[in-house]
Amino acid sequence: MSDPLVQIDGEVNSPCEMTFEDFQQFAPEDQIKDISQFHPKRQGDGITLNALLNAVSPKETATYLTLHASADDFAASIPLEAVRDEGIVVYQLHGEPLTASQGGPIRFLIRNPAACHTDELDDCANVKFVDRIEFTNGRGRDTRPEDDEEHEELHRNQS
Ligand SMILES: Nc1nc2c(c(=O)[nH]1)N[C@H]1C(S)=C(S)[C@@H](COP(=O)(O)O)O[C@H]1N2
Ligand SMILES: [Mo]
Repeated sequence: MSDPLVQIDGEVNSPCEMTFEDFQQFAPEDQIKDISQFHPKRQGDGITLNALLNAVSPKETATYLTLHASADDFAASIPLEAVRDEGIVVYQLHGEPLTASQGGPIRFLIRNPAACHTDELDDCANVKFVDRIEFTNGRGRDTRPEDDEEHEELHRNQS
């Protein structure tokens, strides 16, 4: 059994840690092959957020999905109802786990995000290096930049 890629906790009935094999074992209809169909510049395969929700069973009190990346201490917290049918949890490229430079261990992806820095469900919420998915009651930790200046600085540091 390989090491867990991601910890899932908070307001859920079945908190757990998921390994690469756990993701691969989701049913074929839960698998999204080739995310470049949604984002031409991004690659890999994932599972639907809905499939993950079925596996962990969020409690009624879970209203936000909070994605944590400890690698660079980044987090985004997005309303669960709005993202439920839009989210993809990307876990592999060419049958292998994602490396850090590919955004691994897990990369979150919204199918049709608003342009960077325009909405709760914007490109900035496509968190890379996700190692914890927390379900929260109300907004959780969110380090997305709040103004244009902060935002430009983050992007400068990234490229
Ligand atoms: N872990 C982590 N994820 C992140 C960020 C970050 O700084 N750290 N930046 C976000 C922002 S502001 C944007 S616009 C997108 C950029 O994705 P790209 O690097 O694939 O262009 O990633 C998002 N995910
Ligand atoms: Mo962004």
